[in-house]
Amino acid sequence: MGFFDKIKKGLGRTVQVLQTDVRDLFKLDGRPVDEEFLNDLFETLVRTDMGVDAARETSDEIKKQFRGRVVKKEDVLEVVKNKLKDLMAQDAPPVRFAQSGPTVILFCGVNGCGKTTSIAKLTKAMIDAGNTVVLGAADTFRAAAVDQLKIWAERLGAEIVTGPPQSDPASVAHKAVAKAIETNADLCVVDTAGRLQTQKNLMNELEKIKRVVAKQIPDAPHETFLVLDATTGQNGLAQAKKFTEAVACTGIVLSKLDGTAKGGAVVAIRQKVGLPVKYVGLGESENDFAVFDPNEFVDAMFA
Ligand SMILES: Nc1nc2c(ncn2[C@@H]2O[C@H](COP(=O)(O)OP(=O)(O)OP(=O)(O)O)[C@@H](O)[C@H]2O)c(=O)[nH]1
Ligand SMILES: [Mg+2]
Repeated sequence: MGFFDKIKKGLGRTVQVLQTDVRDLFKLDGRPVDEEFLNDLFETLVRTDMGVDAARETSDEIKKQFRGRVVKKEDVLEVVKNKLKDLMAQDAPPVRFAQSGPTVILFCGVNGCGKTTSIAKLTKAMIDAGNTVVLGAADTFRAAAVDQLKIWAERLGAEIVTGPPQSDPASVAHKAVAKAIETNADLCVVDTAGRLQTQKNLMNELEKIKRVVAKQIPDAPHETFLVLDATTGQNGLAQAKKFTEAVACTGIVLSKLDGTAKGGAVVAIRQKVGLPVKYVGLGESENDFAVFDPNEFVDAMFA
């Protein structure tokens, strides 16, 4: 399945709701772009969870271009799509690879947001592209967390480095990066325990991991990915902002887009959090994953 089809399938619930709303919007033939139309359009956009600001800017754009005219659905949607693409535009590769030596990627986020599963998906994509991957099981909090990553490592053909239960996550990360250097691996991906942005000691723990690996490889971690659960909607937004204030993240992996009718939340995230969205999770299997491309995303939403 190509990216477009994957996204479209994953976004199924969002696409469905949006299609019904858009159909209703144009139910009446020859409907002019008046205040009522603009309000209806605004509400349709808000229902995707893109946020009031983005919905307002988009309906303002329609007003500017079409006010008082009788319009075709295709013309309106074209302008809506272009506006959303503008609002989401970002300029960052999915992964900033190391100049030389292993690329280190640290994953963090709140409990259950999809870190470990996203790591498995990224690992799969990287191995498929011909890379070797060392996983660091730095979630030493729960024994089950290590087992979960071990199973993935075995299934995907990645190395894994673990530590004793309750041991210092930074020391596991250190061991994993050392292993990646020693074996000439292309990537070292470090899993961490779920935590809340308000748990200061746990946020400091992430800082410590970053400091430790930076001593092993200058510029490491090359990426610090914050995993956000798309089904948490506007709540997730506030969380993401606080999280990245506490520990600087370089990008977002948006998981569980398949479980929400509010896929428009990506627009709000792009606008409000100020981090690029690197990948999206579209299901529970290792293949339900895609590099995020704003243009294709918007096209899939309105397809
Ligand atoms: N539908 C769907 N489910 C997902 C996706 N990503 C993760 N999940 C599910 O969400 C649940 C939690 O995923 P994990 O990857 O274990 O989350 P985590 O952040 O590592 O959790 P902790 O380590 O406990 O903090 C699992 O049941 C996953 O299968 C996704 O993109 N779509
Ligand atoms: Mg986990």
